[in-house]
Amino acid sequence: MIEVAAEPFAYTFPPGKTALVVIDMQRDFVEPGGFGETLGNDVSLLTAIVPTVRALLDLFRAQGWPIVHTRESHSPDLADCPPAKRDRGAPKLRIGDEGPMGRILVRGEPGNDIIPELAPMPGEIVLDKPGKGAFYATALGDILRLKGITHLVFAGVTTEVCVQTTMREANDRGYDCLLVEDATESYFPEFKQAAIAMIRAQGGIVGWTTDFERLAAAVR
Ligand code: C5J
Repeated sequence: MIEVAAEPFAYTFPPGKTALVVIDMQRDFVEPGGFGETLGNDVSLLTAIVPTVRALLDLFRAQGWPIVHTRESHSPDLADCPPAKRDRGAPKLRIGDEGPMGRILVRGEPGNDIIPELAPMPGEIVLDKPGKGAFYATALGDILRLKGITHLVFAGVTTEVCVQTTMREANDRGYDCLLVEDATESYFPEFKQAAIAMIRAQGGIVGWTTDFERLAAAVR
């Protein structure tokens, strides 16, 4: 077991049974002209974590540990997009509309891909998910079970939406979850801090949090 200094107390994980899950580091969320910006967000806030997410990927790659990349995406006919999700609010462009990087949040479009700096390597799992949580309507549970995974380390965007939702889903399924604080970001800094506080409150009710350096120090 490897022990990492973390909050609310040390996180221990078995190296062979631990996967990194990088949530939705897609052009649609990180670059101008994508889904995130159509909702009125300042996407430049998210780019700050890219080097840390890359370092985390490199750490797991160097150990040969499993990596899952997720993409929030819908099929071109939008059959997996609830009307409530598409119709809500007053975005500049809605899911499925044509934007500068192709159709917003649609699978296979340039904007829906993971940013080039964090591109998946051969052998890493790329999971398309229609919801905020990565377990909903995907094979993630089966994939992790077949690999014997019991512990999950999380990075990606946005902290309080897809990252936290997936951590909660994973926690309910019995996984011990660790969030790397400087490898996750939100369009709303106060929401990021609130999500971190919620995750580790009450003795780690959803999981643990740490930072990249403490995780790397424990692994090296
Ligand atoms: C959002 C996500 N924020 N990946 N998606 O709509 O967090």
